[in-house]
Amino acid sequence: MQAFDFTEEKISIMNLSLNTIKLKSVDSTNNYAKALLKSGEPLMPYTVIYTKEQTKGRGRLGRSWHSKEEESLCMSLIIPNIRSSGITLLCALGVHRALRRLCPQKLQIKWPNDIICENKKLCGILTEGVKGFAVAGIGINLNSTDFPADIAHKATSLRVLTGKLFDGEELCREIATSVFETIEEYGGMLTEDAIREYTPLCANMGREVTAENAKGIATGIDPDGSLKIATEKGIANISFGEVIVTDIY
Ligand code: BTX
Repeated sequence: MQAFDFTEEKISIMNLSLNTIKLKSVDSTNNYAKALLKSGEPLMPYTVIYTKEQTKGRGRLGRSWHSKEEESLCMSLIIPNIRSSGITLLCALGVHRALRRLCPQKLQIKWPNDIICENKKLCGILTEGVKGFAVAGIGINLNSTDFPADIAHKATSLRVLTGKLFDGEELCREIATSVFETIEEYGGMLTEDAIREYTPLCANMGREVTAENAKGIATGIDPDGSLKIATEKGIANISFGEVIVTDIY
């Protein structure tokens, strides 16, 4: 692997021993993680890629993700032994658990895995599969007080919400620990208990939503992570693509 400006840190928090690969700058931490997996280099468990600056961040469905040095947290977790497509929802749960400790406002999850507050996006998660692993890329708006014009109406940050400044590296450890712990707790599966934790946090529930081929009221989550929508023709299960929630960006 090309080492940009690279340090490696091994620390133990709770029962987890995180292996953090820290980069000064990279196009995308997800690209870096995927290249690492494809290179076949042996990987420590609980590997996290962290960068100070991300120059070409990616969102879902080919979209881009905005970030700025000192203002954003960009990181990717490498999760082995993927046993369920619900893993992406478990990642959102882990991030939600960590962020809600920092923020007095109510945080919600917009299916499948945006973290939103006051109907604006605080965090986006991009989960991609490589060779039986998942790469969960997490982008959090930390210290931004203004955003590019095209996202200003739909983005918020921890600074805007709390008035405080946040340290990316410190938060990276907390988020990574929380996500890996959540995955361990549920054995990597979206169990009934996991769904019970996720559902009340999900901003889609009980609201009118529009997916590519279905429109109706979001009523629940299936064990495969799909969103159940009650439509005029019956229940539709949406497992990928964009789901628009009326009144949320
Ligand atoms: P998404 O496709 O749900 O969100 C992307 C959309 O959100 C964009 O089209 C834009 O409208 C809006 N947007 C872009 N940047 C921001 C932002 N900073 N805050 C709020 N809204 C924004 C979400 O995709 C998944 C994003 C994952 C980003 C991480 S960062 C580390 C890792 N590396 C990488 O390349 N991606 C992930």
